Amino acid sequence: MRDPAGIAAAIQAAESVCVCGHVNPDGDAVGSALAMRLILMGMGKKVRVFFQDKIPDYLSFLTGVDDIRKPETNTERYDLFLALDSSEAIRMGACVQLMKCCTRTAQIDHHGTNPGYADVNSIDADASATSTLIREQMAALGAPMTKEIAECLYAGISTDTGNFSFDCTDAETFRVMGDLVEAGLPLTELNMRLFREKSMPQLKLLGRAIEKMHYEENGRISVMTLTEQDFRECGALAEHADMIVNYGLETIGTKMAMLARESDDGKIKFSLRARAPWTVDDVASRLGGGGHARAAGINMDGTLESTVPLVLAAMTEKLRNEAEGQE
Ligand SMILES: [Mn+2]
Repeated sequence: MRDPAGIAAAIQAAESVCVCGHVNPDGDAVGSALAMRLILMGMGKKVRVFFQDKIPDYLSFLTGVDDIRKPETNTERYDLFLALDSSEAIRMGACVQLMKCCTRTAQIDHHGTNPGYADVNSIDADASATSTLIREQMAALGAPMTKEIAECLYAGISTDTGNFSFDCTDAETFRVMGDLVEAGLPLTELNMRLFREKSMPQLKLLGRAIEKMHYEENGRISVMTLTEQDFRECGALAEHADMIVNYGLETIGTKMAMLARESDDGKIKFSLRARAPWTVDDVASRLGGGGHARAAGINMDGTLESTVPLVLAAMTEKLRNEAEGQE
């Protein structure tokens, strides 16, 4: 349930705030955290932002990105811990430890699987992004919109909605966007940065993934795999694979897409996507992952050879079962 008033009370009672987001940070986690940083600074609070993992290069233009710290460097205590876009406490990785350095905890999130692990929780699974919820939070705090905050929130909202195309994109999304544009958001420039421009290694990796793509179930499921060698040969980083799974859904007739990649931590990282009415969050949670109805992920121990068939079998079963009633 949304609780902007509860979060506002917790923030107002705090002099110092520790803001954290999830591992493998995306536009929404970083955008909402850096927006909160500016909002809290504007209120005269002492604020520190922590992420366990590196911030992707495509977000390097956001105000405050150089001020983000690693959790292990912290030596201070805070009045309030504020988790953003993190469906479970463990999704924050090493940042979870910082909860012990804070008197109270609060969180704002939009994942339906969130158990409400903080003292004060504001959660709405229907919100298009955590960054969308920050607009309402600003209203509850009486905080003014600025161009810099607008850029942070745009990064979160535009990436979580697939550039305003996923079915989570609702009227509230555009109402918030109206406020951001009014505050001077450089929409054309940032759209180019976030959705069009790619580095050469990133484009090469995308080409490699599409080249290797194969189809199952008469083309209704697409499967892409990337090995550590693929990343090396393309000169690509892990973050360059982030959006590739979406291309798997772009074949006419494809209902579900999988991208499986070898990751630096030795695990196999799965990204799953589905077209309505099909869903993949249940497939992910059955195998120890989670996420949204049509965009979910899993990290699995093993090799591509041992894990891809397991995930594919779960997707196939789901596709066949749902197809009976809905196609
Ligand atoms: Mn999000």
